[in-house]
Amino acid sequence: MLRYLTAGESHGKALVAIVEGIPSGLSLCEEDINIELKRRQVGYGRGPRMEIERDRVEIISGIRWGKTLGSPFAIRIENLDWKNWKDRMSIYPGYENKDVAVTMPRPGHADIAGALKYNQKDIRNILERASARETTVRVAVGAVAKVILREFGINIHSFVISIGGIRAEINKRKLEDLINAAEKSDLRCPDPDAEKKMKEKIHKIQNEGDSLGGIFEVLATGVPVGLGSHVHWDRKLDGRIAGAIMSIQAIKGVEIGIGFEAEQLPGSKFHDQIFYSPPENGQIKKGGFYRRSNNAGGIEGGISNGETIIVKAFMKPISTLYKPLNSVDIITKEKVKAQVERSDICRVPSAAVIGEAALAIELAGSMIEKFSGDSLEEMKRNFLSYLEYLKNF
Ligand code: EPS
Repeated sequence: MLRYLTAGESHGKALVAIVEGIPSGLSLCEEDINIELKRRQVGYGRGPRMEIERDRVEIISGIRWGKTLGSPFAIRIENLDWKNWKDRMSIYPGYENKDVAVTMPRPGHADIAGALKYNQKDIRNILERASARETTVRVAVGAVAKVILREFGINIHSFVISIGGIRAEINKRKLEDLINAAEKSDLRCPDPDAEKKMKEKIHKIQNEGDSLGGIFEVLATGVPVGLGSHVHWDRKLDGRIAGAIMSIQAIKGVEIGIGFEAEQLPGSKFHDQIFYSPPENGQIKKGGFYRRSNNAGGIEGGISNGETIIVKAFMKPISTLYKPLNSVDIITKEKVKAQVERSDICRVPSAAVIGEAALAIELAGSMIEKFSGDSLEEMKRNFLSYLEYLKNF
């Protein structure tokens, strides 16, 4: 079982995570994590905060001489902006200041529901933790999950499909081509024409004091058949993945495979017909059975079927608007305009990288469950014997 907790406020001293259940014997270094942190930070449409932060991880425990120990893995990422917030975010009493309290909730944010739930008269006590800054440390955990997955030939990728209603042309293009193009794009968009229009739209919407959302896709290649299970609701792989992706800040919809696009298709066109060829040429992870389409997105009955896992997610537009919407002051109860906090205009590209982390964590957890590894060696032994079994099925 792979589990983790994160802690940290957006403008607090640091973000931390403890990850439990990483097998021993895994080669891991801070750079494996820093690469992913950097990917999360880039993206046209981010706010000025990203000019302050240079996210880098410090590994505190769970590793010795470059290899994991199987013990809890603790990490820390400093918030460089904290130096500007020391008083407002002090952990000590004596700094209370009604003049800096946030009292005008933003529609769409956790502000009002959180203030009511936790009995807070300063919305900062909610927004600091609701902030997507928390995803920094989730991406760090995801980076570790990716290292585990790569040991078994599983790779995770993502790209942006649409921003503000502008769609990238991705049909009939090879996956490798889409991935390479996305990695070079400021918006993680594999279609340069769409990217140009998206940038123009982000720029326009920024001038109007508004914000934009969009859709991204996350994929996992090389996943073996048999992760997750059909036997219980909480063991279904698609349920776990959807939950993890939905828990990312501002995500409002998740689809597996072709998803809602298939609403008009009859079963005969929707389902992926089954073929067989002797298990060579990469078929070994599916025992020689394969499909020529992948509308199911690599999961059937809550179990991976050996095809690429495909997840799409919709991110709503950022809820902090520079031209704010109507709201009500939580103290005076008067009609006001919502709080304007420094924020991003569009962060769909960074959400795609966070989506990769969420998918990686769920898949690494499922691999650890299936191949029950206290050590990487044990996991690999079990994995190889499973492949042998699939070959002879
Ligand atoms: C966020 C608001 C902005 C974003 C932040 C998420 O931060 P600030 O209030 O400091 O300008 O930049 O995202 C990050 C800091 C990050 O690392 O992703 C919010 O309110 O959710």
